[in-house]
Amino acid sequence: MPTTAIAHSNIALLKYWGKQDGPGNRPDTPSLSITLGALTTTTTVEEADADALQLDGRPVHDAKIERALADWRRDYPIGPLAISSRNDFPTAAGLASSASGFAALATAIDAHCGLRLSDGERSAMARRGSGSAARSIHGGFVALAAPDWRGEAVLAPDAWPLAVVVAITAPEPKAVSSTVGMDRSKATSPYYPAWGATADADFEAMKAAVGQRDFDALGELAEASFLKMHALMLSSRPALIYWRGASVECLRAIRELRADGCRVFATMDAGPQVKAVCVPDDAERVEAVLKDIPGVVRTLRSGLGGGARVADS
Ligand code: 2P0
Repeated sequence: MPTTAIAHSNIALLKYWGKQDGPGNRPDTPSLSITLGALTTTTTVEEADADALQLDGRPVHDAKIERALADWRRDYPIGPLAISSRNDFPTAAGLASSASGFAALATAIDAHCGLRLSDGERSAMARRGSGSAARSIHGGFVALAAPDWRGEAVLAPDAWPLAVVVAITAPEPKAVSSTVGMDRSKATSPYYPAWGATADADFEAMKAAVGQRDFDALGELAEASFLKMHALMLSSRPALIYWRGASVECLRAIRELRADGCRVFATMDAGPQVKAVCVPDDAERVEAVLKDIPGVVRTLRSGLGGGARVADS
């Protein structure tokens, strides 16, 4: 019998960018994310004679998934598997498809192979595939921090419902993967030491803002975090320039909306999409403005979602 699991993508409001040396795929700095209910990966696993992978219906080889399977098999009894995975959003374009993908895969394998992992162990398993996947094990607001580097639920999705409008400016996969980009920034950006030195204070401040449901403080910290991360990217050699012209126009529009009373702030990841986080009552207005910006191909809207789970049969 095949086993199917579902996981949602997440976006970090406090970013990490850079990994520790050594095994385990641990970030250098803490992060804090929201899980997006409308961006979903559905993954089915089933016994097979040899590993086989289908992404969005097409047979593929994926070095990252093959590496993760080899790594997991050192610790867990996982036989050869046919894996079939579907995203209902563009893959590898800065919408954290690896987060939902590895969270769904770890959850499906845990159930299918009877590993009986705790949430924390499953989060660590997902992290070994992709760092941000550790957070998609949980819903709502999720922290990923030392010493365990396992996703930890900070606030349930219905405790502080926020909305996210994603402005897609380029749906194709990015030219430089996060893994490669992070290593490059750590090795070459002169700002990397300052990034590390300020991370813990930023993390504590953001956890406090979430605890107090302080939207203005959350937005201020989130915008500072993504801009600081893009400063690392821009100062890497060769530079990592993920933005498009339309990305900058979206950021400008979000500032104007805020000046006009909208409760909204921006964040971006390793891609050209702009994510506007807002209170649900302002989502329609934010989406109407962003979708009319030249270069915005389409918009997506999401509320906060739950953690990774096995699908009902
Ligand atoms: C984050 N990102 O905190 C940061 C901000 C993107 C920008 O973690 O190398 O695909 O697979 O562990 O999880 C995206 O990187 O990286 C990421 P790998 P991942 O969400």
